[in-house]
Amino acid sequence: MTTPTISPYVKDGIELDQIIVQGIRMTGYHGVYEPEKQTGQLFLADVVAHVSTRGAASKDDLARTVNYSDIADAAADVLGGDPSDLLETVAEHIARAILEMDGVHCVDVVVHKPQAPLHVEFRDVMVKIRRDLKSGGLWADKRIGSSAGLPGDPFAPRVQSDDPADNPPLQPVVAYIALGGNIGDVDRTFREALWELHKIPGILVQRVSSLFRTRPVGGPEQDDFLNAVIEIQTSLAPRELLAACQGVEVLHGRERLEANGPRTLDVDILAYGFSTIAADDLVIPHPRAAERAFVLQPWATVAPDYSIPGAGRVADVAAAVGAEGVELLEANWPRQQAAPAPDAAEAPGAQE
Ligand code: PH2
Ligand code: MG
Ligand code: MG
Repeated sequence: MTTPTISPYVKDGIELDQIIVQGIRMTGYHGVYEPEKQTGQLFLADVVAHVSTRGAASKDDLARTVNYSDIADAAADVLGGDPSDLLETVAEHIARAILEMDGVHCVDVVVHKPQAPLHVEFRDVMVKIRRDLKSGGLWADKRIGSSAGLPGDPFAPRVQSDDPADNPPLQPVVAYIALGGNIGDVDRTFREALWELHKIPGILVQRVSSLFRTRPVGGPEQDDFLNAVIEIQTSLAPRELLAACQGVEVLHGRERLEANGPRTLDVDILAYGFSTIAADDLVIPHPRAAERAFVLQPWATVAPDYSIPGAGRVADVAAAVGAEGVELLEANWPRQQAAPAPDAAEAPGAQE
């Protein structure tokens, strides 16, 4: 049983590593013909998960990679699971299961059916597919706290909603996200949040601003904040992106007790392409972004030329608002470690 060669998968100019499990075998009941569904036959799968293994290797830590045993189990579950007519469907289901695993950017799946009922002698029949987080409509399918929900048929195209905040873009859009916080090890929280956002299919973190220490604006007397801004590419609908941001806040124990109060992590959508949205739960661009030095100064380090709808170039607005109360902490963040973050323990409003 030979496996076709697997070409490398390149993400952001870097060739990813591959975790390969070959010859996963199960009796399955897939096929167009009734006897195939009754008797079953041998199916095999080869799976290549394209991931970065450097972090796991440097810490020798299984939790930072994909367990090949989980890959094998997921593929075996599909091979031996609910019958599909087509090998294409079997391969698609395996690809989906693997892509849902943390850290997997792309997957190659080969499904073999060496006992397929053909009229001639043959060695093997296979279907080979590659799916990455962007292709095949898969890259927006796994969503944190999705308000839109998945359609019953996972491959069905999504229906356009009347509310633009619920419609995914036709092409991935560039969006800007603000990070803020002043409770706990905020630098570390931000690093984790970057990775948590990046892992969400439908979000690619592309660029990260410098890290700033900022005096609190509004709210009670409280510790200084750390603030940063990130540039992402997303195929999520605006409201899905909001749910994803809030999901990451929840992961870090965010509580909404008091407006503008202290928080472990605040993740706000600043801008979404050049769209403007004014819904009860979501206003884009962020209504106070163009007034806040703690947003504009980091933003100007990542996207000085981006033009905020209704406000103008980030660098121009940043210069006009000034930098009072905002101090550059780490120009090369997150490559360098920041100084110890401020410590303290409240606030309502979805985007606050
Ligand atoms: N966020 C707020 C209110 N005040 N002040 C600073 N310095 N940084 C913030 O991120 C911040 C704030 C509401 O989200
Ligand atoms: Mg917020
Ligand atoms: Mg906020």
